Amino acid sequence: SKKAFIFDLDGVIVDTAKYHFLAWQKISDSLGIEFTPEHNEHLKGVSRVRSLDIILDLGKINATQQDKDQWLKQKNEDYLAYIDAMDESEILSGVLNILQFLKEKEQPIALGSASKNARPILEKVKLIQFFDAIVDGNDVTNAKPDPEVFLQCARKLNVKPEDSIVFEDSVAGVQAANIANMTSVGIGDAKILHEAQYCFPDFVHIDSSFLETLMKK
Ligand code: B16
Ligand code: MG
Repeated sequence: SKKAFIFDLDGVIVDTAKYHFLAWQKISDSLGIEFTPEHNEHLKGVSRVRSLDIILDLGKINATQQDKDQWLKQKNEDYLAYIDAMDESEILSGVLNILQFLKEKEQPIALGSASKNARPILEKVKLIQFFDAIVDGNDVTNAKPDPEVFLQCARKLNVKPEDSIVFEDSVAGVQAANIANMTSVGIGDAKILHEAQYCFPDFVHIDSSFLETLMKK
């Protein structure tokens, strides 16, 4: 039977976290806030607006909405300059094989991301044609761990949540998949993603027999 295969973007398909980091670092430097790669870990899967609030909290800075809007605009412009330089070489290992396999098996595929820049990124790395549905930061009101983004994906693909499989690298994303009553597959450290039903360090470790088992469930 047909299952919905839903992919997160950042940390699953491409590593855009490094570009988010560089763009946020420029803002935090200009404000005299120390912002480390460790801090950046906590911004994964978190919306742009919420990310800025977390950074301002780090520096104990109270800002006006006008200032915040300016920094958000600046951050996104810098981030987009990095995105503009992306190409297919940035697709994470094993991702292309999995997408090709699922296409051959005629399984519906969706993207479920918090990013408002998901479409241009998928175009840059030339993967957009694999996706039957895209739900991103422009479509949802409630951030992960709220299941809204993944439920919208399943609805668009006309597949029941319990017949949907989510690939996620963030704790909040795994929780969102579980709350949605979907099969959660963590991509990353199994200790961090212990709430996921399955976990793999990357897509290279996912073989076709595992995917076929999911399809038969
Ligand atoms: P944007 P995902 C998330 O993508 C990132 O993990 C997170 O760090 C970022 O703040 C968020 O997208 C919003 O991105 O500024 O492009 O709208 O992991 O949900 O694919
Ligand atoms: Mg992610």
